[in-house]
This record gives sequence, C-alpha cells and structure tokens, in this order.
Amino acid sequence: MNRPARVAFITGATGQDGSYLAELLLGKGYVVHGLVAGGSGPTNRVAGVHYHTGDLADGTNFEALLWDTRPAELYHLAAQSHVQLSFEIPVYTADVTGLGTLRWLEAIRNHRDRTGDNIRFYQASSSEMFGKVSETPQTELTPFHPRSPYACAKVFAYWQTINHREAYNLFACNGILFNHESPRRGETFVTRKITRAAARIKVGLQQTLKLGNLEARRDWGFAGDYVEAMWLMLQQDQPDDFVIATGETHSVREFLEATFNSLNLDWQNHVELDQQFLRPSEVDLLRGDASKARESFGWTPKVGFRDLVRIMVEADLLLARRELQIQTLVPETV
Ligand code: G4F
Repeated sequence: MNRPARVAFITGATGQDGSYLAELLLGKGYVVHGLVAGGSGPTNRVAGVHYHTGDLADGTNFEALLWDTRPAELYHLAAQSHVQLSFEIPVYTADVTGLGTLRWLEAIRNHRDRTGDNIRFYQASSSEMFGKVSETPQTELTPFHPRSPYACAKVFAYWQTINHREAYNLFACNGILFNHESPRRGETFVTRKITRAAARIKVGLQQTLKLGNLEARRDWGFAGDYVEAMWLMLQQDQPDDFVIATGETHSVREFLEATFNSLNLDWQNHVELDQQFLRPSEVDLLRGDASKARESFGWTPKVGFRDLVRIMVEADLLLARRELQIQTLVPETV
C-alpha cells in the first residue's frame, strides 16, 4: 500500500527561498502548500504548489489554514526581510517579522491542542542577529548584538521559537542562515543589484550603478544549498538551532569586482557611491561556522563564491539580452 504523502506548509512561498524549498519538497514527494501575502505579485511561483492567502500582520486565518491543510512540517520564511527598509518602517517590521512568527507558533500550539498534530516548525533566523560581532567566525554560541530593527525583530522571533520549544514542547528549530543568494534574489539586495546592473551595462541598457558601503563583508552562499539544510533540520530526532554558512567572507567590493571582471568590464567606470544606500548602523563582518550542522546531519555547501557569481551573472545576462530584444522589437512610442 502506498504511504500517504507528507504535507508541508511554506510561508513566503513565492520568495527566493520559498520557491527553492517548494521545488525540493515536491521532488521528495511532499504535498506543498504555500502562503502568499494578498498584495504580492506572482514572483517565483512553482507549478504544483497550492497557494493560500494570508498576512503575517493579521494571523486570524492561520489556524483555519492548518486545519484545512494538516501539514506535518511548517517552514516559516516570510518576513519584511530588507534590512535598510526596516529603518524606515521599524514598527511594521517588528510586527511582521517578530510578531508574525509568534502568531504562527501560537496557531501551531492551539492546533495541537485541538487535533493532537505535532507540526514541526522551522524559523528562518538570520545571521543579522550577530550584528556587531563579538567573535569570528560566528557559531550557535556567539552572542547577538542586532544592528537594525529587522535584526531586533529576528532576535525576538528566535527566542520566541525557543520558548515555544521549552514551554510547550513544540518541535521548533532555528536555522541561523547567513546571506544566501541566487538568480531569484530580489533586485534590491546587493548581490542581485550588482549582477543585474552589470549584465544590463554589458548589453548597453544601463551606464551606472549606485551603491552604498563597499567594505561590508558577508558570508554569501547559494540559496538552493541552504533550503536543503532547512529540510534536514526538521528530519532530526530532536529540535535544535543551527548556523548555516559557507565559512568564507567577502566584501561587497570583491563581489563587485568578481561580477564585472567576469563580463570583462571595469566596475570603477560604472559605480557611483550614493549616501542613500548607507545604513544608520551597519553590520561590518559576517562569517559563519556551520560545523554543528555538518556534524549533526552532514550538511555542507556545494556552490562556492566564484560559482555563485557565475550562476547569477549568466542568468542576468540572459535576462538583459531578452530585455534588449523586447526594446528593439517594441520601439518606445511617443
Ligand atoms: O544584500 P544586503 O541588503 O543584505 P543584508 O543586509 O546582509 O541582509 C540580507 O541577509 C541577511 C542574512 O544575514 C538576511 F537576514 C536579510 O533578510 C537579507 O537577506 O546588504 C549586504 C551589504 C550591507 O552591508 C549593505 O550595507 O551590502 C551593503 N550594500 C552596499 N550597497 C548595499 C548596497 N546593500 C543594498 N541592499 N543595496 C546597496 O546599494
């Protein structure tokens, strides 16, 4: 007899991580449900996923969604995830990114009381929580010193996840993920902003790229590798918290150089520094140590820094060429 398929629920299902995770889970035979915010467009939709509408700032339909879909695993990836934007809308960020997590944890707890279902919960915690770092590399034991409203909200959500584990015995895990990128990354994040602009410059669609702090250092991995770690975390016997990182750090300037060099362009001819992209308080250096994840469930990153740049540049070059073709076919009307 065939075993019934496992059911997973992903919040932020049409985001970069949500779409890679949905593909991974569908490939493993899961039935996948995804939450998307009411106003969000059809970014990164994956065929085969059942999408539902919901809002982290509301939460009134979360229990009904659990009742209707009966997931075994819930991956909470949705958030107001842009660090710089969080300085402009701090209260909204705290509500969505911080309280939004608590709304899901409470829905899962109430659902268990009603049904007996023990839904496994994954919280998308962030290396931004380390902020002004007190040691390098950062591990699960490194103290947090958040440097933005976004990071403060993520620290709240991190501890709330642990509190639900300890107080109510929920199977709840924090994945402390360092920056992870891909061709599906939003265009306002620095890596994608760079690869997208460099490709457009290459084909003549753009001349300049405005950036902020080039000296910030990040531990950049490939999003496709990182969603596998999320799944592995929820397959363990005990819930726990894990750092997911490559162990390498590079500056924004290095990412810029690698991108422009790969297209035979000199970034210095195109990049302008623009104060509006500087943050009131910055995270200068992130480099993670993912030894615990490696030792616990064998996770290691497959895509390195140079390959990540190459993958993103190739995808954005295709996009830029297509954009150019459309502009040539449809001349601007006056
Ligand atoms: O690409 P970023 O905006 O990513 P950031 O702030 O590190 O946050 C990302 O990674 C976190 C994981 O550590 C996630 F939790 C979070 O949700 C998000 O996905 O900026 C990276 C660095 C910063 O130091 C920033 O100051 O790039 C610098 N930067 C320089 N010029 C810029 C720009 N960042 C952006 N977004 N745009 C610029 O023009």
